[in-house]
Amino acid sequence: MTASSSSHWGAFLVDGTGSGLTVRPRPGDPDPSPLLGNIAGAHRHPSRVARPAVRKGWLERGPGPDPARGDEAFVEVGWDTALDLVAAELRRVRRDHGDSAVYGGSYGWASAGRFHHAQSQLNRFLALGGGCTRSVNSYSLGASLVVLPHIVGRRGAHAVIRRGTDWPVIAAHTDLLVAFGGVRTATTFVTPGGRATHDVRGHLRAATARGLRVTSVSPLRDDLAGELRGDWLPVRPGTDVAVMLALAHVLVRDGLADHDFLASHTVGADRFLASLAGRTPAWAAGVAGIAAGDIERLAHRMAAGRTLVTVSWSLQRAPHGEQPLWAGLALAALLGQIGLPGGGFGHGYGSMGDVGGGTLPYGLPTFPQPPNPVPDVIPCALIADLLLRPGETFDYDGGVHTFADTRLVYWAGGNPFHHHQDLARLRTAFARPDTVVVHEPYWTATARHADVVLPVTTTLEREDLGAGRGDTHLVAMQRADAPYAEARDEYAIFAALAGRLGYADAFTEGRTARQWLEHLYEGWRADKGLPPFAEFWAAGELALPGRRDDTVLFAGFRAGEPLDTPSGRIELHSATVAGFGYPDCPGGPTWFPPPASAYPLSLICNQPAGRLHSQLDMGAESQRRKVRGREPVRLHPADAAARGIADGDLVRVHNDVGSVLAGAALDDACRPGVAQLSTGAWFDHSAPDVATCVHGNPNALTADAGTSRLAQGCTGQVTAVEITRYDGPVPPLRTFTPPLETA
Ligand SMILES: Nc1nc2c(c(=O)[nH]1)N[C@H]1C(S)=C(S)[C@@H](COP(=O)(O)OP(=O)(O)OC[C@H]3O[C@@H](n4cnc5c(=O)[nH]c(N)nc54)[C@H](O)[C@@H]3O)O[C@H]1N2
Ligand SMILES: Nc1nc2c(c(=O)[nH]1)N[C@H]1C(S)=C(S)[C@@H](COP(=O)(O)OP(=O)(O)OC[C@H]3O[C@@H](n4cnc5c(=O)[nH]c(N)nc54)[C@H](O)[C@@H]3O)O[C@H]1N2
Ligand SMILES: [Mo]
Repeated sequence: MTASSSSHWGAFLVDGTGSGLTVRPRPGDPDPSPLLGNIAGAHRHPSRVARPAVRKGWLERGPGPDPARGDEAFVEVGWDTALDLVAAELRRVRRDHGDSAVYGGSYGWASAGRFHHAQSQLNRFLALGGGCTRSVNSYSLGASLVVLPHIVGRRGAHAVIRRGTDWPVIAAHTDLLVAFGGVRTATTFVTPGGRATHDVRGHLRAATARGLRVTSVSPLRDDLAGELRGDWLPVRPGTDVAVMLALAHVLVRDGLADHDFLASHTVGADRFLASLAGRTPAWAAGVAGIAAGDIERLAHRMAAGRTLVTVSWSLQRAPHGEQPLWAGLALAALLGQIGLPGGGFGHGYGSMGDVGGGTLPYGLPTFPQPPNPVPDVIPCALIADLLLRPGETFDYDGGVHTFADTRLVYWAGGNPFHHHQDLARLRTAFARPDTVVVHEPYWTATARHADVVLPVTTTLEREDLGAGRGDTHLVAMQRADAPYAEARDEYAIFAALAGRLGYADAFTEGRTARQWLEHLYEGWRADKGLPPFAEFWAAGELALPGRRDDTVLFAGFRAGEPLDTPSGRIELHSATVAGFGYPDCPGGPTWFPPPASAYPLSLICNQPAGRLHSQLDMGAESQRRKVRGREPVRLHPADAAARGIADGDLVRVHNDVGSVLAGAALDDACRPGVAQLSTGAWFDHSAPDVATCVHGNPNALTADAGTSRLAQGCTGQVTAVEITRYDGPVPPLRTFTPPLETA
C-alpha cells in the first residue's frame, strides 16, 4: 500500500514498511528536495528511542541540579512508571515553586503536520495545567522580528517576513537582484509545515531567461547557484552594512537618490543622509575586502533599472543583526522603488521556500491553543541565561524582564544541543534545573541531557494534515508503518499525563487523534467548497483554492495607505528605539565592525544542504557528505596549504569557546580567510580530551551572546576560529548509539 506523507522539505509517497520502507517524491512536485533521501534509512535506525528511559542518577537520587546530566546512562522503564514520574514531578514543581518554574519554551522545528505538531501539543498540555514560562521569537529571525516592527510597523513586518513580493512578480519585472547573503537554493527546499510544489528554482530560471541579473554579496560563491547569471562580491562576513552605506553614499553623491520618495514615505532620512559622510566606496572596500570600483558600479546599476535589494536571514543571525535589515531598507528607500512590482526590498529570498511563495486567503487547520496564564517569557536564544541566572534581569525591546527560577524543563520537538550557541555553556545550564523531560523519536544530544526521555512516533507512524504557508495542496499524511517499539504519539502521551493530573477531558475534549483530524478539517473546509474528510483522505491530497502569487510588497503603502509605525512611514530613524538608549542598537542604521578576534579565520555556520538542522543526520543524504564520518569544513585551498591541510584530512577547528573535529574539504568557493561548517552534526562530547565535539557541530565554537539589547536574537551564523590538521588517535563516534545501561 502506498501512503501519502509530508515533511518540512516537501510532500512524498511511501511504499513498504520497516527496513524495507522506500520514499519517492510527490508526483506533482516539479523540483523535489534531495533531503527526501534521509527518510528511509532513519525510519528504523538504532538511534530511535525504543522505550521510556530514565537517567540513572535521577532515578536513584530524585530530582535536583546535577552536573552528571548528559554523561550518565539511562534505564528503560514501563510507560506507566514513566508517566507516573513525570506527572508527580510536574505536580511537585507547580506546588512548591509555582507555574513559572516550568519552562515550556521548547524551541524547535519538530515535524510537519498540523495536529501532531509537538510544540502545539506541549503548549496546550502545559497551558491547561497552569501554564509555564515560554519563549518568543525564533532562532531564524531573532533580530528581524523585533526591529522590523519599529521600522515598518507590525503589519509591515508581517508582510516583509511572511509574504514579500512573490517570485512570479520578480520573474516578470526585476532587472537586478542585489542579494546580501546570496540566494541559496538548497535552503529553499525547506518550508515550515511542508510544501507540495517546489518552485523557487523554476522561477529563478524563468527570471534569468527574461534577463534578471543577480549580484550576490557573500563570502561564499555558491550562495548563488552556478546556473544563474550574476556577479559575486566576496565580502568579509559581518561587513554588509558598510557596503550598504557606501552604495547609499554613491547614490546620494551622484544625484541618483529618490528624494521625493524619502520625503513622502520615510522619516529620519535627513539623519540617515548625514550619517553617510565618509562612508565612501574606498572606506567600505577596505572594511569588506572588495574593490571600491565594484561598489561604485553596483550603485549605478541599481539606479539604472528595476532593482530589488534583498537581505538573507543569515545576516541578522549575528552580532548587531538588527543593522543589516535597517541599512538594507534605507538603501532600498533611497532607490525609491519600494512598492513597485519587482523593486524595493525583500528579506529571505533564498532563506526559505515560502518567502515570495504565494498566499492563501485563509488560515490552515490548527490545534486550538488556550491562553498561557503565566506571563514570564524569554527571547528563545536566552535559554542558557534563563537557567544560569534565575532572578536576574535582562533587557529586551525597551523593557526590563526577570529570569524565572526554572525547576523543570520540558522539551518536545527541538534540539537545543544542536541549535543553541556555546554548547559547553548549555551543558552547564542544563545541570541547573531539578528535572529535564524530553520527548524524542531519536536519542539526540538533548535527549541525552534529559532525566526522563519519552519515545514518540514519527510522522510515518501517525496520521496528520500537512501544508505550509502559501502551499498549493493540503496533504493527507497517512500512516505508513506501525510505531517503532513502544513509541507513542505526543497526543496520547499528553492525554495520559493530563489524565493523571485531572484534566484529561479539557485536553482531549473527548476526541481521539483521528476524530481531531476530522474535526479540524471539517470546521475548516466548510466555507471553501472542499470535499468531506473521507473523500480528501482517500485521495491523499487536495488543491488549495484561492491561492495567489502576485503580491507586490508595500504596493498599498506606496499608494497612500499608512504603515502602523508612529509616523505611518518607514522609520529610517525610530524615536522609539532611540528612546530605549541602547548603545548596541541606536535609533537608526549604524555600522558596527564585527567583533575583534585573535583567531584568523571567519567560520560561517550556515544551514546544512544535506538535512534539516540536526534532523536525520544518520540518513543517506546527510551521511554521503561527511568526510571520514565527520562534518565537512570547507576552506580555501590557500588557507589549507598555509596550514599543511590536504583535502580529506581530519582537522581540529578551535577557539576560546571550544573545539570540534571535522573533515577538511578544500574549495575555492570560500573567500580566502573564510571557512564554512554547517550546523546540525549530532553533538558528540564523548572525547573531551580531543575536542568539545568530535563530530563537527559548530555550536561548540559559537559565542552565546544576543544580537543586541533590543532583540536578544541568536548570533550563531559566524564565529572566528583557527584550523589545524589532526593527526592524533581518532575517537569513535558515540552520538548515534543510545546511552542505555547494559545489563
Ligand atoms: N550556529 C548556528 N546555530 C543555529 C543556526 C545557525 O545559523 N547557526 N540556525 C538556527 C536556526 S535558524 C534554527 S531554526 C535552529 C533549529 O533548531 P531545531 O529546530 O531545534 O533543530 P532540529 O534538528 O530541527 O530539531 C528538531 C528536533 O525535533 C525532533 N522531532 C521531530 N519530530 C518530532 C515530533 O513529532 N515530536 C518530538 N517530540 N520531536 C520531534 C527531531 O528528532 C529533532 O531532534 O537552529 C539554530 N541554530
Ligand atoms: N537544506 C536546508 N534548508 C534550510 C534549513 C536547513 O536546516 N537545511 N533551515 C531552514 C531554516 S530554519 C532557516 S531559518 C533558513 C535560514 O536561511 P539563511 O539564514 O538565509 O541560511 P544560511 O544557510 O544560514 O545562510 C545563508 C548564507 O548567508 C551567508 N552569510 C553568512 N554570513 C554572512 C555575512 O555576514 N554577510 C553576507 N553577505 N553573507 C553571509 C553564508 O555564506 C550562508 O551560506 O534556512 C531554512 N532552510
Ligand atoms: Mo530557522
